[in-house]
Amino acid sequence: MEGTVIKSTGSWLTVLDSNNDTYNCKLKGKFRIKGIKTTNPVAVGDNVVFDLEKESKTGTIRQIKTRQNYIIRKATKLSKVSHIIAANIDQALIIVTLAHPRTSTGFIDRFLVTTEAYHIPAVIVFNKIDLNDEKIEKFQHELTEIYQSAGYPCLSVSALKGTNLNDFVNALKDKRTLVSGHSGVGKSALINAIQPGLELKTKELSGYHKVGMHTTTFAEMFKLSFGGFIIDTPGIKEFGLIEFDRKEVAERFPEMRKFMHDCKFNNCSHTHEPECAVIKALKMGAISLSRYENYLSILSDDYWEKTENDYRST
Ligand SMILES: Nc1nc2c(ncn2[C@@H]2O[C@H](COP(=O)(O)OP(=O)(O)OP(=O)(O)O)[C@@H](O)[C@H]2O)c(=O)[nH]1
Ligand SMILES: [Mg+2]
Ligand SMILES: [Zn+2]
Repeated sequence: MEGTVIKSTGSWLTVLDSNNDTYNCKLKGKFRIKGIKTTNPVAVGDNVVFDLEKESKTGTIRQIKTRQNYIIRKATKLSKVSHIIAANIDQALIIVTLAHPRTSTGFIDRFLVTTEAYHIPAVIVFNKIDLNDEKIEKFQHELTEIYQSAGYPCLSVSALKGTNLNDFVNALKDKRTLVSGHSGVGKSALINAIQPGLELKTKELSGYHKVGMHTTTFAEMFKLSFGGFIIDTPGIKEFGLIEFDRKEVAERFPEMRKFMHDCKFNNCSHTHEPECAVIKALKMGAISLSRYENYLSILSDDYWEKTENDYRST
């Protein structure tokens, strides 16, 4: 039998087959991705082959089909172990709130660097716009200009008031979408707002200020009645980057990618070198200061040093 993992809660996985039937499955044997350590060998979105036990709805997974892609993150910047958030996705949505809680551009840019590394299209969704005052409204406008000109579509919605939910539906239609972002930004609330009947748990207003409380505790995929699938995930605090070459960081910024081939030195780090086309574009306003600063911050992560040493020692 074959199906897609729609839920993973430790040792049991829920698998959906093409007839819309679900099965509880366990893993048999060892599954590994070459070269990386992961906390979960099988993730939501994985296509699997499983054997069904006689006259029951439980089975054993014996094969994971080749992943078209996956999105992975580390628990923290320095953590050695990665977590596969989801596999085989068409796009990733990052839900951002500028009022409560405040999402930093550093978090957004780390997320986008990861989706770029996997060539997964990303969309930025500003939620809770009903809470925006004039100052936040202006800030959201600035960010929208920055990210749209870098090539990322931006939506502006309110799950609570139902504002612009049509845009949200249009972005999801017929695609398999991963929804990510900090805890409390309204990921589950947004999914509830566009797909009645799911009744996903959302944070009670009374428990709103409790620190470290995640309402959604595991990733789960849902079928959308208007076409497509959506994956709700637990909120994350920071987005630890996966490993790739430090020299590739600039390439993960589409607006820097456009200029970097005109730098005088082909190993230019775009930090101090003379005749750097990226710094020139920054000065001309073609690259935003906030994106450039986050580029520098990613470059200065201790983690790269560690990775490079690791490579050397193996
Ligand atoms: N004012 C306002 N509140 C909202 C909006 N969307 C969601 N909320 C509230 O924000 C809180 C958090 O929403 P959730 O959907 O639980 O957030 P989440 O991102 O799923 O959080 P985790 O599951 O912990 O990652 C709830 O109290 C929602 O009612 C919105 O558009 N405006
Ligand atoms: Mg949630
Ligand atoms: Zn340069």
